[in-house]
Amino acid sequence: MQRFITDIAIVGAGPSGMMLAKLLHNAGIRAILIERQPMQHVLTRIRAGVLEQGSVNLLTQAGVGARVAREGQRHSGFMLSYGDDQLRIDLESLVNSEVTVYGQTEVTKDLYNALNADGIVILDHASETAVIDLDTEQPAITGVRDDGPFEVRAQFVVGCDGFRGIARQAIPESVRTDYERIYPFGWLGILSETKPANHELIYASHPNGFSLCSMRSERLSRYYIQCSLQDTVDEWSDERFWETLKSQIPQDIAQSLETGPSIEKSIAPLRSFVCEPLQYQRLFIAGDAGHIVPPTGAKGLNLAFSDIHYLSSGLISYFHSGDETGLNGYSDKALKRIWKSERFSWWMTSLLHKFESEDTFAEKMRRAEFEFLCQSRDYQRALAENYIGLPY
Ligand code: RFL
Ligand code: PHB
Repeated sequence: MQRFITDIAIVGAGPSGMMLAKLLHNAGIRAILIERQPMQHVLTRIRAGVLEQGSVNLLTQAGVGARVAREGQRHSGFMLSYGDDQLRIDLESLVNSEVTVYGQTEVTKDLYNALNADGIVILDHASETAVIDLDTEQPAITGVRDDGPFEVRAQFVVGCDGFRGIARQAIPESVRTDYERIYPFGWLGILSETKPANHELIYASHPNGFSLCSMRSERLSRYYIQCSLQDTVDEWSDERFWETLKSQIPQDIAQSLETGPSIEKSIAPLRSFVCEPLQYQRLFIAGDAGHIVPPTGAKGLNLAFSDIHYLSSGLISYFHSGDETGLNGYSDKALKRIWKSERFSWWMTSLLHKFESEDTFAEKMRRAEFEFLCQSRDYQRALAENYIGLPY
């Protein structure tokens, strides 16, 4: 058995876990990460694309903000469409702010390179991970790697292991409440080496379903269309994907859309989920391990980073001055922001998608809401304020 002793043991080396380890390391606090997948897999997973300014600031504060500052695309607005009717949400004039389009893969790479340079240990490709001894002063994470079993003992354990991780399950059901909504559809996403449909994102609502036109760079586009939960990737040829997308986005955009072979194609179900509380004894939960939002509001990664901001400052105060206030208040403070992002993501999802079971009245309500949004700057401002990210 390989034994490690550190200050903080972190389960999961996605963006939450790596950001936490980096911020702690900068403050002189030791951390070891335990990751189920080989890091190569983590580094190539295609996910989020939009960063709030708070997330860019956190990358900068962690000392890994150089590339996002150089290569991230600053967007001062985005488009909402309803059939052929279009409304531009002008983030700059509404709330005097912007968002940055920069792929989660790039965020992950930047963090991973920094962790490597700092010599922070990641025990990747670990199976049979478990959180043990939570009711003692020295909890631990155990697991098995190719070279045999290991144990990482620490003062605190942090679960950054995503929605399907094990950390949250270590909070007994008697103290934990899970809140969940599963939506009756998913998103089919593709990546293609084509020119983006528009210089800004387009969130397109259509009687047949929702579509999103996003991007990663001048020659790399990311598109999503609403799909059935029963659908499989094999049923969606590139031709079928492009045809459906073109029929659901405004016609002027569809006519000039550059199509091409997909280089990645995947289906993600949509879910809202919150676990309360985010702490149990010496275990803290952050990021997707504690909450999930549907991707419509581009909030998941950003919310993971605001959790890490609160948690890292609590841990740093504790280790530097013995002050437990930040740690004790972590769960309540993080949950306040989480619930507001949950509300916004649920609202964007409800406004833009087609719900199979809905009656004609619900469809009329969505249309009226879009029309009200078109005429009310105040309503647009509320949308913009949430989209750029609430303060923390
Ligand atoms: P992750 O990224 O899921 O990382 C968790 C890590 O834990 C590992 N793990 C374990 N390790 C050890 N032992 C175990 N038992 C383990 N179980 C799991 C996993 O292998 C993994 O490496 O969670 P984290 O770090 O909290 O980060 C959260 C974000 O990844 C997520 O919120 C976003 O990707 C959500 N999201 C978006 N967020 C945004 O802010 N803006 C967006 O534009 C955006 N678009 C999206 C998205 C998510 C999507 N999908 C695929 C769900 C678009 C999509 C399609
Ligand atoms: C993406 O580019 O992957 C993306 C952008 C905005 C969203 C969700 C995903 O709301």
